[in-house]
Amino acid sequence: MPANLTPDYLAAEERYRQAKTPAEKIQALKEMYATIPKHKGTMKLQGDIRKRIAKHNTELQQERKAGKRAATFHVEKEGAGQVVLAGLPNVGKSQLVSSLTHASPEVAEYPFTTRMPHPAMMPFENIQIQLVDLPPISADHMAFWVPNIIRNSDGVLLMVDLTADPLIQTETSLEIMKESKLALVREEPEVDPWSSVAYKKTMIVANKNDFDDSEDTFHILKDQYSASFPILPVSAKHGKNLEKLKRSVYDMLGILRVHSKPPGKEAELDKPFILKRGCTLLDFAQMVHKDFGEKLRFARIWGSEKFDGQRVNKDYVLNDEDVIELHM
Ligand SMILES: Nc1nc2c(ncn2[C@@H]2O[C@H](COP(=O)(O)OP(=O)(O)O)[C@@H](O)[C@H]2O)c(=O)[nH]1
Ligand SMILES: [Mg+2]
Repeated sequence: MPANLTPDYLAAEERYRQAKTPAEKIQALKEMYATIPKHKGTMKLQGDIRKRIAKHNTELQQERKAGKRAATFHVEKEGAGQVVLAGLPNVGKSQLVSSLTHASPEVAEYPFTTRMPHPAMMPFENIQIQLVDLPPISADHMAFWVPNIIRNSDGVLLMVDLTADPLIQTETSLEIMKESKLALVREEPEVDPWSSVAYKKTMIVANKNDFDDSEDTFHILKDQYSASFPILPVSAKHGKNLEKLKRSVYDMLGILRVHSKPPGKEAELDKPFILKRGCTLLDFAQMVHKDFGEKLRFARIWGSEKFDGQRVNKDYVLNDEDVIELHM
């Protein structure tokens, strides 16, 4: 141990020993370095302290990188589609998720209660659709990962509150999204893949339609925005129009359900295949089994638009809830 180490140095060294995080360790080492008597006898010790500072700095960098990764959320898609809830604080996003699913996100009278994305499954007839409750969109304190989650979703419910001015809320929300290069639209247009703007299919949900004058407020919103978006008034809290909303969310996804029926047996109606609208019998056969596309000769269909057991070919365009018996 080199001579002449000051009490300040020894105190800093003790803090270093007690330090738990790289940041605390670096701080203590810097104090040790500052208070060490600078002479030939302490040269080796000075070098050693510098080395330790460098080492803890590397640790600190790695910790920061990992922290950033952890704070960037990605919501794994589940079910027939993923729809996110976007809106200003307190419009009732969490209340709606809680009313439509079995999840219980925190609902509160104060803003910014929801800080992380909360996925939850909404049952709709014989399928499940994923809803993602998001922190509020806001000009000054929106979490940086919120636009990204919206960008990756299959659709957006833009929520506004009918007890406040819904025009300002809609305009503000659309403006903030635009700044994040997100264009909320009724129908997604064909865009070139290099476009920096992402178009997202959106529907406006006008919440808190349970007050006396909320009907008038709703009409003001409708007059202004019904040309641009589908709009549905609901009360998340009192369950008004929620069945209609579920159907609209399903329609928004542009999907359909098809049931496979083995010849001579009953179809299993609770496990439909999910395809995009416009898909054909051939698409369905390939989905059931990769060889079926080539082997398929025809199919028999049970569904709303056909008489039972009608024979159809590969180019038949599927309908929602068709029951299909493939013949090879
Ligand atoms: N009257 C009424 N209040 C609601 C409705 N939905 C939500 N709220 C209330 O609005 C406040 C904010 O709701 P919350 O779901 O936390 O909003 P979020 O910030 O958008 O997630 C809470 O006090 C809710 O009880 C509704 O349909 N009607
Ligand atoms: Mg919330």
